[in-house]
Amino acid sequence: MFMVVLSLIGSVMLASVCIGKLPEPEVNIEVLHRPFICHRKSKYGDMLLVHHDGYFENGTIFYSSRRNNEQAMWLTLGIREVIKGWDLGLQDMCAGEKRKLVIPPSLAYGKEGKGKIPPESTLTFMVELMEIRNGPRSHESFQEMNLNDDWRLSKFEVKEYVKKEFERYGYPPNDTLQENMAADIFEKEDKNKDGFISSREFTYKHDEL
Ligand SMILES: *[C@@H]1O[C@H](CO)[C@@H](O)[C@H](O)[C@H]1NC(C)=O
Ligand SMILES: *[C@@H]1O[C@H](CO)[C@@H](O)[C@H](O)[C@H]1NC(C)=O
Ligand SMILES: [Ca+2]
Ligand SMILES: [Ca+2]
Repeated sequence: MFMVVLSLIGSVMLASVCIGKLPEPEVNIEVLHRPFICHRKSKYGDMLLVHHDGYFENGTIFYSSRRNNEQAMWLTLGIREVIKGWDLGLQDMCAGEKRKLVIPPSLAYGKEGKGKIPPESTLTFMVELMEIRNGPRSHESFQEMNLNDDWRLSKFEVKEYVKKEFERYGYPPNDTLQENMAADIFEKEDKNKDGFISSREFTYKHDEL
């Protein structure tokens, strides 16, 4: 009897090991150009300025920031402001670097798709990183953001910070976008949902990020 139970447990464990080994979806990263001079590489929490072109699997282009003559886009890396595949694929990148990212649906727009993107689309992006700035996760930023002496950030303080960042980098003010960015930061950082981001919540690096 004991042996039967043991072998049962054994096969259950074996089954879970096999399930655990299913391949994780990955972003395929190809570096197309790496600049000679690289002062720093992008990491989670940094703000990145990027130009990008997006392609469907059949090679049709569905978005091009340059062709549309649009401005490059600022994003904060690692806070799901963009698709997961970007958060993963834009790490350790130098300013001036160009990459080709091939992103499976589960790390892009998944089963639902979005707008022009049909469900279950594998997407290819040509991305050029124009500039890297300290994002709101660094310790200096925390001190800068905390306008009073209470060592926690209120919604007002986060919004003011985002607004200042826009001014500093010469970007046209955009209330909606700034509001969204502040809300995003709050959503991710205020872990205990008490309406404030403590210095601990702020600097702690979450596994999923
Ligand atoms: C390529 O794929 C996209 C998305 O599935 C589709 O909208 C488009 O019509 C396709 N283009 C060609 C030339 O097949
Ligand atoms: C402001 O940002 C929102 C959200 O990203 C965007 O839809 C809108 O076009 C922007 N407005 C201007 C004036 O740039
Ligand atoms: Ca404060
Ligand atoms: Ca909190």
